[in-house]
Amino acid sequence: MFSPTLIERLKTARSVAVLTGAGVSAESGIPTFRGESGLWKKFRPEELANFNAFMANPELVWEWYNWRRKLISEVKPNPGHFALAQLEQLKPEFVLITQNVDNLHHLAGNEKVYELHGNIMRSRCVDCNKIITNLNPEITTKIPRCACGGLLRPDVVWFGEMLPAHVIELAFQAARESEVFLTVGTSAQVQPAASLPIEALRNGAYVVEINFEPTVISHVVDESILGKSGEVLPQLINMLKN
Ligand code: BV8
Ligand code: ZN
Repeated sequence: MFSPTLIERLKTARSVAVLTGAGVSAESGIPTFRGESGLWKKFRPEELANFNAFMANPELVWEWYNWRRKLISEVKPNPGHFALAQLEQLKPEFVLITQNVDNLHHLAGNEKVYELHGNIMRSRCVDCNKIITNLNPEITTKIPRCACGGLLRPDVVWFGEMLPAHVIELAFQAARESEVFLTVGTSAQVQPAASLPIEALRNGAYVVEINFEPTVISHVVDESILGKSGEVLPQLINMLKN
């Protein structure tokens, strides 16, 4: 499954960067976005994951995010998450860049995590930008409000919204400086995240895709390994340790 080049490059690399998407959390029971039972099959992103839709109907958007919060609060990290936490321990310069808002990389033990699209368990005031982390879904009124009276929104990045500038800058820097770059469980269709593997490739990293099915970047990366991240990543780490 793993080429001698990958093993050699990963064994000798000091700096490793990993980009993850919804696929890495699929084996934990969280639906992906574009897969067969993907979220976008049932819900329309333009209706739920953008600011104007929120201001037009905050109750509907909160209903959806509370449904996802409840689902996420009931699942655990899977062996794919834990393998990436081990990889962080093995590599002096390791960065995990995620599009996921589910907090599972943190729960699995990763520390150096760049959350490109925010975190669903946090809330932010649209007026004073105050961040609230412990908004209890049980007592939450249909439309939670900040102490300043402002509307609270999930602290995630919606379509058409800029990503947090310092996080995206750090992510592109990590991609440029990586000797090995892994892109795991992402269809690589959402920008600017999908440009990170290309940035790494342009700067000489050995770029490897681990995904359940081919993606739009499978033909440009150095190696594309088709499989479930919860099975492939633990094998890769075992290979590294031997
Ligand atoms: C922005 C948070 C500047 C919210 C998310 C036209 C061209 C290019 C770009 C654009 C364009 N029009 C608009 C844009 C910009 C837009 C964009 O890229 N749109 C796409 C759809 C064309 N980007 C933005 O709006 C970004 N902001 O650009 O600001 C700007 C400002 C104004 C105007 C223009 C530009 C903000 C993007 C962030 C949006 N927020 N999430 C929430 O979660 O509720 S995006 C969300 O969807 C996720 O975070 C993730 O990023 C994306 C889903 O992608 P994946 O994670 O890859 O999931 P997917 O289901 O697609 O794929 C899963 C893969 O896993 C599959 O391939 C499957 O085979 C595989 N898999 C499944 N199971 C497993 C597995 N693999 C391994 N193991 C398994 N077990
Ligand atoms: Zn406020």
